[in-house]
Amino acid sequence: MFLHCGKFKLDLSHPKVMGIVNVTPDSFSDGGKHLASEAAIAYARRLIDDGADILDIGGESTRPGAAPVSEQEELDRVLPVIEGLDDINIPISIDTYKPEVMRAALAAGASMVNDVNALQAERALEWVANTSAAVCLMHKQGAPQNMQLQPQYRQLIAEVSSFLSERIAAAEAVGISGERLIVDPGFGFGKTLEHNLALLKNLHEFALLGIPVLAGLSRKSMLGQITGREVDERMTASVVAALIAVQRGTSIVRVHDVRETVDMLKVWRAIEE
Ligand code: 7PJ
Repeated sequence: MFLHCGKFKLDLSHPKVMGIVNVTPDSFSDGGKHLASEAAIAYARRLIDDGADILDIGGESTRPGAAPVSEQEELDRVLPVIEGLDDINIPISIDTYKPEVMRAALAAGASMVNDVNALQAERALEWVANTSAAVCLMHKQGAPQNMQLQPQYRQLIAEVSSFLSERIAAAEAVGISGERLIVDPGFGFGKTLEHNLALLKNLHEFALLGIPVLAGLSRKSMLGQITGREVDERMTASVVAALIAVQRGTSIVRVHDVRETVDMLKVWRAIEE
């Protein structure tokens, strides 16, 4: 299976690693915007050296409880980073749900949209359809400000699956072909620990949609709940979670710890393929 993203064609016959680059003031130097983008560019280059296959660049935190950022602020954060990486030869994904940010990022050189809102914003579908970018369609319940309050499902797997299937149909209806699509059950987005564990255990069910699956488990609170560890001590748990995901047919793992995840995949592939 190949993923078409702009000028790139990613071979998904082996699982790929998406490295997370958060361009938020708290994640990088607080010595001004220019220093923050320089630091983010250097960090992104390190992830490429570590073996990242895709970079996911985001300017607004979508973590539970996070405050929204204005469109202009998000653009000011991500565009200099995308422009500063114009020489790299792996796809850049823009992590945003705002259509204007998608459009500007794709024009600046990104070739994938990672949208936790699955292109439900007005104009998002049409604007992406007019490009050759790939899109990750993610499931969530509620908005980041309130989604962890009391998530409820009658039939978790069926509900997430039918939402993703509806978004695939919506994307295909405006001309975004299946080769440009990825689906993601959205770990931690309106899910309790029990929901997250059921999703992970049954991740292979989403492969039945016929679209490559992406899983984002890295350092998430579900891993903190299981291990009792703080966010910066969840690397081992994250690598193991990524292994469980690829064992269940996931094509792309979205991670902070690229180097360690790449090592894990080498060991897995040595016996699995
Ligand atoms: C995800 C994401 C995820 C996709 C975030 C965090 C929260 N995008 N963006 N999937 N998570 N596609 O990394 O802890 O799971 S932000």
